[in-house]
Amino acid sequence: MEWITAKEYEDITYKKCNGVARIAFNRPEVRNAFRPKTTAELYDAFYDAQEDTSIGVVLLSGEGPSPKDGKWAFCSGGDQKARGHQGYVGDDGYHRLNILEVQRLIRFMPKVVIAVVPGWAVGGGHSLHVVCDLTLASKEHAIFKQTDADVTSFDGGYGSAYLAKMVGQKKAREIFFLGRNYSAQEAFEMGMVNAVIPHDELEDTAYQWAQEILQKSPTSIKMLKFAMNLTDDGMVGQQVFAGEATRLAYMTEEAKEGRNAFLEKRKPDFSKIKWIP
Ligand code: 1HA
Repeated sequence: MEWITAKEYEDITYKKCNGVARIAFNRPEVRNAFRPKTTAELYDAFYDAQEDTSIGVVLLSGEGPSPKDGKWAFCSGGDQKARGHQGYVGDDGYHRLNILEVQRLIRFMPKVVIAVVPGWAVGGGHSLHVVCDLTLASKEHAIFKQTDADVTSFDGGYGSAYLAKMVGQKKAREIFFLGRNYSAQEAFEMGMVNAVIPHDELEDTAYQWAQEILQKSPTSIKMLKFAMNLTDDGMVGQQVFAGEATRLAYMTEEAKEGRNAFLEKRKPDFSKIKWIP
């Protein structure tokens, strides 16, 4: 496989190869913590992947290991050095919590997003793996940990409530209330990791999973993702799913007649359309 850099950024890397996009945190010296610049770059890259019709799967990972101590990280959440009194402070001086916008893009994009976890997944980094469609974790180095309650933060959306749907209420409360370390195998047994992969094979395996998904029907994959989201996403989930149902309806002869009749300033003739049970 030959990854080609799609765009140069400061805090992340962004590459593409054969229908797969790979976005990775690139601040290994701080365990891939995110600051506002990081989240703005993430949003930009995810949006590009969403709009690129050749891309069907996005891998989200962390570059590494750390040049300081050789340890691996997926992401350690918000950069506590960039944290002000209302959020995380960017170069413009504004306080932001815009990782939540990145979460929503991952959640609502009509493509599969796989968290590829080579090391620490902590705090807001843990929440990001939760919101991804699938998670693959390094057998030797992945560690899952929720530190929100250590630093007076709380992801009260997907990071916690959706996690509870995934691993059960008791386990989710344990993860947040005690903030312990969990290995890839423990996370797998809880149901928040799809597969535990030897570290050296993690990237290749993620690429293979992506290629398998790319053999499937794009419409099926998109509708299945949105259907599985729907029950947890309320009216927005309904809107996203129903929007795609509208697109499918637009493709029918019936829809063409409705549109043409309007443009031709005549009454639509739906008489040839069957009321199929
Ligand atoms: O919950 C939210 C949000 C909720 C709602 C809306 C928006 C949200 C946005 C963000 C978040 C959060 O992410 S809150 C949680 C923030 N993250 C943390 O509390 C994790 C902090 N880090 C750690 O607990 C540990 O560093 C670690 C378990 C990830 C790794 O431990 P380890 O292997 O012992 O490494 P350590 O020595 O601690 O860290 C290596 C270097 O990375 C240190 O820097 P150095 O002393 O070498 O200069 C360390 O300070 C730095 N580092 C690690 N994590 C962060 C960090 N620097 C800034 N921010 C970090 N998150």
